[in-house]
Amino acid sequence: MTKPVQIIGAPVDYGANRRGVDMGPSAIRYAGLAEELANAGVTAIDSGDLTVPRAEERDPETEEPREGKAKFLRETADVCSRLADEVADAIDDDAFPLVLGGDHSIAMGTLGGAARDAEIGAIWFDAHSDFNTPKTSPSGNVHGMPLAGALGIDDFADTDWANAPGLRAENVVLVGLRSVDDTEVDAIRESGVTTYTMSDIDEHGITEIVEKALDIATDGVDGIHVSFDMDWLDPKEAPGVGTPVRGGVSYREAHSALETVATRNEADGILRSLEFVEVNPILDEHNETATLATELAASALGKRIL
Ligand code: B3U
Ligand code: MN
Ligand code: MN
Repeated sequence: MTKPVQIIGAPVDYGANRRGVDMGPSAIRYAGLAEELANAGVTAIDSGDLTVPRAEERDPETEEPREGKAKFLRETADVCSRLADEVADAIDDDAFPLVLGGDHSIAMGTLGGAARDAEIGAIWFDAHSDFNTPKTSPSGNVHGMPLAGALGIDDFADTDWANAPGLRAENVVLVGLRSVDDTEVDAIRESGVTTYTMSDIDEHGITEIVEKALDIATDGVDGIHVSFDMDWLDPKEAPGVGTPVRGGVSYREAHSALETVATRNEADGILRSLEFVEVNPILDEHNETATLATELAASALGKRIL
């Protein structure tokens, strides 16, 4: 990464079913993010964390006139609006935003900022498809909704904080899916996004799938966002996540995926923003999931062994 990287922490757990993911940014910094990036030859500026009121101070029931269920939707809207501004400002300053979650609901802020005045694609590394809406969500947890939100599906169409019109569905690729709710299937099919499941990775290998994802995401856009949910990895590698799903990618596959992204970015400078989400230090073992996030960030930003 030739640009200076601007680290932005979003200590949010409004959208998750398990508490504790708000401590993710601290855990990732404590695990040595600055040093990892420095060793990778990346210049990083840490702009600290967004101010996020504690969930205990708030009422989870939204007052928004929406059908269905979405806990802490007002609070999520507020944080995402502010995060979008920070991300957009970083890009305006010719820095590269690296956002640390927090639960995955924050992606609506990151994408909103990255897609401001730009047409973008996105690669979504995640066990889940995050395509629910307040109407369809079985849980009411907004971390299961950010892709639907950013693509303006259903009720999200009229929001200015979630819907990112510059994000083009035909340039969105979900990689490594293994947990999709029945309620998400129709919306995924109708949206025009591309999906690769874990079976596709089994069959074709991680490099081929990520190369294909990059071809699709980068086609005709100004840049791409990479959203990395730590539950994409197998829970053996990343135990510190709120919604682990067996059968995820290995340690090496995760690095390889992001090395492939870095190599493409070195060639065409297409990477516009990056985020790591869903690190839950309370559920982690000796901060290993946070440590893994620091290593993966270095891989995505161009770390080379030789
Ligand atoms: N699809 C489920 C579960 C889930 C989505 N994202 C996470 N979990 N991390 C839901 O609640 O929408
Ligand atoms: Mn997710
Ligand atoms: Mn997930």
